[in-house]
Amino acid sequence: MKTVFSPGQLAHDPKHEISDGELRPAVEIPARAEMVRARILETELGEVLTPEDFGRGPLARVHDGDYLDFLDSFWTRWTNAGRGGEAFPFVWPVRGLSLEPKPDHIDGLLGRYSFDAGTPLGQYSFAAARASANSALTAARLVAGGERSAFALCRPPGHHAAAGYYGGYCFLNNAAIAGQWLRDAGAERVAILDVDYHHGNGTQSIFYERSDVLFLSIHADPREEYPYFLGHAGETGAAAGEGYNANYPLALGADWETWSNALAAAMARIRDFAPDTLVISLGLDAYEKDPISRFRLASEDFTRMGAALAGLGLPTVFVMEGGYAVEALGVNCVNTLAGFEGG
Ligand code: FKS
Ligand code: ZN
Repeated sequence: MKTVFSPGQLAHDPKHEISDGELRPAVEIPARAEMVRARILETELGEVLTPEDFGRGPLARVHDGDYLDFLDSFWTRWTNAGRGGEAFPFVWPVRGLSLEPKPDHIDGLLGRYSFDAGTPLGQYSFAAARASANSALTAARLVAGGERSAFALCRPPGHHAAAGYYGGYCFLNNAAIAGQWLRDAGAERVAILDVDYHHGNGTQSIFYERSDVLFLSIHADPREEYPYFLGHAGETGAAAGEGYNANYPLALGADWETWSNALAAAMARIRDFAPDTLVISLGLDAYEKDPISRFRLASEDFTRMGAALAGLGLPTVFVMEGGYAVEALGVNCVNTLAGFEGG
């Protein structure tokens, strides 16, 4: 299986994040991608290609123009305000507060275009996020061109980013951008299965009213875990999209037995939908030793996951999301991809 990765993705190099109520060392760091790339080369999974630049077009098919403009102008505005280094929002337009008129001040804009304070935004974040999206797009193009599968080694990740806001370490929704590009390239139906430990709220919200893209997510119950405000079992889609969204929230502590039951249910839904192409939001944080997560998948379970997914017999684009046990990240990632190839 070919991998797509750009060194430009490493330019987003955050030092801190706000989590567990305080300023802590950042966990979504360049070393994550380096670790996965090293394991791919070591196991000779396949070639590692540099992505092509798809420009703004495919990003704007998923994200709002004013949001992309905000990301583009952020650093200039931030430095013009006398700031430097990583930015964190601290005020949001919740409930009765107004999205319009948009603030002029960068502190207002940061809240206007985000949903959490846990995502450091720096000078090179948008450039790295664009490189990450280009990796997803290039992998999608490989699969549209006839490859059985391809792996986009994305980071920054994407599944928490919505059409008009960032959060959860995500700026551009790589899986949604790839899925929409596949639709535009001729796929009639696309399924996106999100196996990250955290619910893919951004992807869900982007496709919630659509019946051409089925979104499914297996994740920690949002009553107990980030992102808290989306990902419940009762969210099944709306309008034309009613019935085309499926959440499988699991209790903290879920092991392979519990997890694989949810996978079987999700796979049955995917078979019924009969998509032309499958996109996997490949989070590796369901791992038992992940420092911020509380599922109990072992390294071998990722091989099983990959093999099970191959059973769908669909052209498949893997898009990396989370996973923070840096030492094991490469092994768990390549286990999934090799499991798919062997399955
Ligand atoms: C730990 C609090 C952590 C933020 C969690 C963000 C998860 C991001 C991710 C992604 F794939 F997007 F990277 N709060 N107590 O793993 O879903
Ligand atoms: Zn995650």
